[in-house]
Amino acid sequence: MPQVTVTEHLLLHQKQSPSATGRFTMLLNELILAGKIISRDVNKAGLVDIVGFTGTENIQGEKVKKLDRFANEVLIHRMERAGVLCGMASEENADLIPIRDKFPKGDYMLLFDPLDGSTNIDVNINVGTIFSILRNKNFDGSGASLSDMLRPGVEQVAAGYIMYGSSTILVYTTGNGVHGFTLDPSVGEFLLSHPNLTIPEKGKIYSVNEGYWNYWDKPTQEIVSWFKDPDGKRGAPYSLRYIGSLVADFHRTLIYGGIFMYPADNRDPAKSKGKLRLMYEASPLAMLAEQAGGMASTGKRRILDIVPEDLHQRVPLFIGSRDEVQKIQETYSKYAGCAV
Ligand code: FDP
Repeated sequence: MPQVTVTEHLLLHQKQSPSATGRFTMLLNELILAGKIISRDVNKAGLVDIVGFTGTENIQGEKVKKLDRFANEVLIHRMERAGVLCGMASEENADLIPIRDKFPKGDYMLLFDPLDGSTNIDVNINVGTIFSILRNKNFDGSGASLSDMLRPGVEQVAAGYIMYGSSTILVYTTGNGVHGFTLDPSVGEFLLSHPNLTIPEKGKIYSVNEGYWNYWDKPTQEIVSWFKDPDGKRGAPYSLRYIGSLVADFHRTLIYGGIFMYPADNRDPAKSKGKLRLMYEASPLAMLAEQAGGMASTGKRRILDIVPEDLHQRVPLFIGSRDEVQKIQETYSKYAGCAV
């Protein structure tokens, strides 16, 4: 079978769009190169001094891992030079990252979580880079402002992730289906391995950090009890799988179906909207989920419709197969108006 590289795939799709200029392909190519560099270093973790913490905290108040910082630096360095961006934002940086004047600019904006799931790096569990691409409608040749960037997920022109694990996988969408590519290390190319990925309409797996049960609201507790009920509609409980690395948990959900949840909880005020970030995690994965035939919701509303108020906003996330996400929404609507 002839093997299609990600570059060929991009060019093919570019040809199908008469207004395409090739600038988007340049952007993705640069992102892919950054992903290959990160992949190379993730694979060396344990051999070189790159595991462990840097001794600093990020904007989210979390301890920064050395590989986190490395991945962030690689992405900023490479993507600034892509010549097609007017601004970037990273989960690791407090503010918008401008493109310096010495580099050419374009109207695309890139948001990313450089190394999601990084608390798992030291124990060899999959981690990944999640990205979201927007277009600046007000682009005038200079930069992007915060208000240019605070756009709802429905306006993303592309989204995806690169997962570093037993193999390195790139999964992306430009609004025309979801496609997966596996890095062949012998030739250094991502080859099409999962064309037109679709999420099964219903699944058999639920995925959540159940240790937080006592912090959840009633609808979340009710739905999780429903998944565990041996006498429920399915006549058997769902299976529980939780890796604790969002990219890996989402990737499994995309392939096998079911649901991944990170609900709001009342542990502390910072988690009252959940832990995951709207712009770096929930929105890009929601675009992928919907493009694959699934759904993504806060329990009360569609993730892609949320207009962000700040770059690091958090949001409860229920994502996966239609059947399970709908079930969650039904449960939440039953409690609408009640203090839960
Ligand atoms: P991590 O803290 O390891 O970076 O958003 C970050 C994230 O991982 C997700 O990848 C993961 O799904 C979640 O946090 C795990 O959080 P809990 O430890 O609270 O379950």
